[in-house]
Amino acid sequence: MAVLSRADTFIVDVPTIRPHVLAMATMHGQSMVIVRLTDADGVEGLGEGTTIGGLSYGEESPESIKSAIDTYIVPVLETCDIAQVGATMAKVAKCVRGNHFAKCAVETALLDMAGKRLGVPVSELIGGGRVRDSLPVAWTLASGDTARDIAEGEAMLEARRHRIFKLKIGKRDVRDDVAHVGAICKALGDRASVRVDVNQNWTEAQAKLGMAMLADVGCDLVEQPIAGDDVAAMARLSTTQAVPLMADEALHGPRSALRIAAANAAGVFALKIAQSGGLFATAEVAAIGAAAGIGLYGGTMLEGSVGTIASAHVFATLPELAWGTELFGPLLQTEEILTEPLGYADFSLAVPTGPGLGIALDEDKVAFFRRDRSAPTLHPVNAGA
Ligand code: MUC
Ligand code: MG
Repeated sequence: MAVLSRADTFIVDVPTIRPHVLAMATMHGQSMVIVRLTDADGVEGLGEGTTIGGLSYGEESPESIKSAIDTYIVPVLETCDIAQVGATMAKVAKCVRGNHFAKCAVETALLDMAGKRLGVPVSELIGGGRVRDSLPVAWTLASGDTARDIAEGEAMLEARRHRIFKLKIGKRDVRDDVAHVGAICKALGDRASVRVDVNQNWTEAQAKLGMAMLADVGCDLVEQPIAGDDVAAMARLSTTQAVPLMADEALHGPRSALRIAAANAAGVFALKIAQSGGLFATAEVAAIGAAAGIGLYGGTMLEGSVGTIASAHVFATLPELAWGTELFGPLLQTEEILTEPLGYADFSLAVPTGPGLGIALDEDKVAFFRRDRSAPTLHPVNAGA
């Protein structure tokens, strides 16, 4: 039996190393909701709820994630044996609809605590347990400038940090975007896999034209070219275009995964812990994809270190991960808020082997980046505990 004794949720705002240009927003920093839960024995668990560009990507913002946790989820946790993560999250699901990012952050913290209590990494608590210790990691070239993107790609190859590149397109005219992608494919040649993410910004007609042209210039994968809720149009594109279509914004957990698989609406799934509603739900999405012959890719919401490592623990349980991962979020930020930096080397990220998530926050950095540093928010009931 484990009882919650303290819940601390706070937003940290960390600048990015360069502007990150996406179809719907340009990021200059990342705002992450960090959840720190402590039980009566002093065992601590960390979780993260992070989105992209405020409310421009999804239906939850950093502020709404924090408020959902503080106001509605923590009171449920106070009534549970939080050592039982599945049962606790089932009770949370009965009391709180939607709010996948907030639930994911809390489930991550509970799993971190459970792993620490049991002395095993979180990856051993998901599905059939861990099957790999490192994950291939893509980088997103999204400076908004072709020459700068090529130079950045070359530097990543040279440093042996990344050889999979995702380009963010969908903002410009389709032909201009394809010219940009073609120039990068030509420059990097067979030393790299080049993929694109349109973040839903094309119409079906634009996607038909764009996907055909992208196949010709050597692009390997097209992520969410059109609106994620237009499953019928995704199916038309996926079944007629040569370049595989990856579902991202269309995926909101197991039910949506089943609908997309049944409709033949994607050749690849971008697995995301927050969008899926947690680590357990992500494993279910992966199982549905794998059973349907859909390729798997470990996606990111550009989380910082906590969310990235939580994702890594889930992806480490997947025997089939044909498209690798894009768990580079912490590298896009000027600082990591951990005592030990994550292990990026040889085109991969090492999955920690210690109990729980296997990471620890650097308290000085947290204090520096914390948005509420002058007025920390502890859950009212437990403030001062
Ligand atoms: C997305 O839509 O996939 C992932 C990498 C990146 O640069 O943005 C994200 C979000
Ligand atoms: Mg995407």
